[in-house]
Amino acid sequence: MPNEMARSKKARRPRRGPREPREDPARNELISRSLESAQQCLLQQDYGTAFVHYLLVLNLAPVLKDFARESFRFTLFKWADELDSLGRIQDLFDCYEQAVELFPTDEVIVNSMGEHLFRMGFRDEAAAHFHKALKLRPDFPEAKENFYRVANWLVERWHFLMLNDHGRNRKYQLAIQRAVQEGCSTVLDIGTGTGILGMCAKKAGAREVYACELSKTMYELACEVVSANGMADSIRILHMKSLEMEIPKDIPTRVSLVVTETVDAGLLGEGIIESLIHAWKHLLLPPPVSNSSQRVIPGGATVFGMAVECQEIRRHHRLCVSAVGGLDLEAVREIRSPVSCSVDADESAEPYTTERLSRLPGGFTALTGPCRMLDIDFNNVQELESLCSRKVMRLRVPVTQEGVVDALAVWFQLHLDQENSISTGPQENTCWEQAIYPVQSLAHCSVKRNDELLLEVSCRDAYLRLCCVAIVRDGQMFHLDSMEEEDYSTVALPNPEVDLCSALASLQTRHDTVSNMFTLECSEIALLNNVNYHNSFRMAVEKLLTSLRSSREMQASEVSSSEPFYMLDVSEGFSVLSLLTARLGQDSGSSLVQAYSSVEKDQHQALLRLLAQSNGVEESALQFWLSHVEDDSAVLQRPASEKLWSAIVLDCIETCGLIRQRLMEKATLARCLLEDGGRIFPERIVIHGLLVESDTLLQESAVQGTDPTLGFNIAPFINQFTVPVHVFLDLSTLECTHLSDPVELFTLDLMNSSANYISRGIRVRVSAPGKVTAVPFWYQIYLDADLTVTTFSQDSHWKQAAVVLQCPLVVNTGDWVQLTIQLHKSSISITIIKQLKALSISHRLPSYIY
Ligand code: 44T
Repeated sequence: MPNEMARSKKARRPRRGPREPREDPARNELISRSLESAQQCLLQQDYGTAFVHYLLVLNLAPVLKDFARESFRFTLFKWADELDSLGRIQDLFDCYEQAVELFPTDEVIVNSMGEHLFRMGFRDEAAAHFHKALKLRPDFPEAKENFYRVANWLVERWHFLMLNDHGRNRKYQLAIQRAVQEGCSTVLDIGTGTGILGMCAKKAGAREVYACELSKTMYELACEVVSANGMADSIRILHMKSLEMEIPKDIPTRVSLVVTETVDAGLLGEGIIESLIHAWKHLLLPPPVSNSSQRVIPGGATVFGMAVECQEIRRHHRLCVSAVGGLDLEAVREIRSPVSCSVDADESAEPYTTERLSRLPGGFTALTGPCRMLDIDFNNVQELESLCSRKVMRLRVPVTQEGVVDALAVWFQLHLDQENSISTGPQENTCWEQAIYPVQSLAHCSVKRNDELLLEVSCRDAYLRLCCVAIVRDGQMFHLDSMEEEDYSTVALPNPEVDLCSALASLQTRHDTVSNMFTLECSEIALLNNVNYHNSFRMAVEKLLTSLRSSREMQASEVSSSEPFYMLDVSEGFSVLSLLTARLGQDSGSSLVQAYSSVEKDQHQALLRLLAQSNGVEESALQFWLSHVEDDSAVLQRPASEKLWSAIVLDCIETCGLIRQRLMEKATLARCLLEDGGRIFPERIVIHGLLVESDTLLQESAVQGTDPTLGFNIAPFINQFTVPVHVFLDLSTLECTHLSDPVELFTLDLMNSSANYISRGIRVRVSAPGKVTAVPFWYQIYLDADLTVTTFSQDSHWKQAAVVLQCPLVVNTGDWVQLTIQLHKSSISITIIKQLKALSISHRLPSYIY
């Protein structure tokens, strides 16, 4: 849409050259009358008309721009909000286009246009606006926050890891050099990213180099990088998916070599099979006669897998507990995560997640040896096509260690050419994660030594599918069938091979009978498995109910004792806290609790209803609060006129480790709706952090070092997308050295927001020598004054976050450093300086609050 607008705008308003201002009384009269009208309309809140008047005034009299800037912005924003709520999106962007034309360097307008684009889903365009606003004013906090929010999506963090992986870069370079030297003179780089492989080909002497890139941001970045390296004229970069490329429209002739690294942790998830089939059919010359040379780098891959037991994976993909916070969960055992590869899985379900096995909290146990699952030759188009034909391969893998199969972990070796290969295995010290295929069987899938696992391997919808279908033990086969109530369904196997196949055939047909299966996000399952969290919450609510009851008794009025306690849970995603409270009310008899949940999804509501029923909670005691309302002020309302809430549960921390946006505004709203003695849960959040040295965090944040990457100048361009806060961190397994004890960084008081600081300074004593590269942080959530839950614990569904410092700080044991922590809206920034020895006297002062 933005492109379309740009075009129509040019057609509508041809530019005129600058003119000498004229002294024209009629014109001056028009300007001053229009200005007056604009102001009048503003007073009457007729923003549309005011906007038109301002446009006229400022186009006629640019000298008034400075004078009218503030009012113009105000009018624009008000009018844009109106247009937005009316759904007049094209008009909205037209207004912004006009505003930007008048004020091309106004960072506030540019940023605000970005926000509208972002809300409409134009992420790339939004990011470009935030980026521009930041360039106009580098310390503009709104634009910074917005840019950081989109930077992760635009340029994913693994780009940094890959560019920092010298081994990988070098091997690709060697393979490309060899192919070019052997005669491949025309090269296509599919999914060029920063342009690195294309530049390698050019440097190696390729005559013509083409590159394509799907993502607009990466395409623009590649163009910048290639120009900066003096290759703008010799590498042609196309912003398109390779599958859309045609000859001669996009490239003049077929090429003699394709180079690509469009592989994800599960090898095929970026669509490499389809891209290469297309390339072989439409973009590549026929296979070379000589056997030793190839047309595709990488030439092939070998996929490995092994079964693992891992508590951390299990608690994210299946229900592991039978009760939480006094609620019996037996009725909902059939909860599974959306990551599924089973026959009955939804086609859109991703079959795997990714993890670095070496960084899993609590570790893992290998139950089988690494086993070769699949060999793929990227230079053989027939083989690639047969892979796609949904052929299912079966494998039997011997169990080497007793345990519970929680997942199959997968990695691969990428054979760049005969001499150079890259492994993404768990033992290697590379940037790669492994693909994790969780076992979705209902029963605990226990295996013993000498059992065999029966696996199915196939390629479906651009994914490698890997499914553990049965266990073979003492000549018998035990299906891992999610439909069976018992642990296994057994089949006698006089002739194992024949029976295996018929048993498998029967498995394939079962999927239509699946019912009553609930899907929750991995983090929602982990939360439901968190016994400690729910028990703490139950205790906090119990305390609150007791205190409210006793204050009602003291008032001793007829009305108040029969009145229910109203409780509202506005957690994002699935939550049983409302039900837990309703159940508590029922247990204690006297005054009932009327609980409201704001869960919106039908499945979530069905799950809560089922749980209510199985826990004997009356249907009327749990209700769904204003389903499908968009804005907070509508969600946070009184339970009924003249009534107020006894408790409101706010969901404060995102799974990624950041404070939820607009938390404090929500808390302020919620406070106004509480009855006397009512509470917000939690009442307070204390942010803790510590100083660390972590090379890993640096590697994931920016291209490191001053040396050019393979001789190319790439770092300064991609590093523009560096963000200072790293999310989804697992601090317990992060390779790092602790340079201080944990300290309290900040307190957010949800019951009294005036007590919150925007900026706070603290002094931290260094406990070990090193280089401070990051300040990881997490939260202590105070449900009330005594009961707390931490987001940094083994059973937490929350991850941690870290502020990564732009300039590491060298410190010694005993040094004091000064941290300045700032909270702007809900985003944290931290600056750090070393305290000079001369000032060390100040360490006697307490930490202070600005
Ligand atoms: N990440 C691995 C996956 N593309 C690498 O737009 C390893 C993840 C990873 N362009 C941690 C560590 C690691 N035509 O920019 C992307 C993408 C583009 C295409 C044109 C096509 N057919 C495609 C397909 C993809 O290629 C670029 C690279 S994809 C590599 C994915 C470090 N977490």
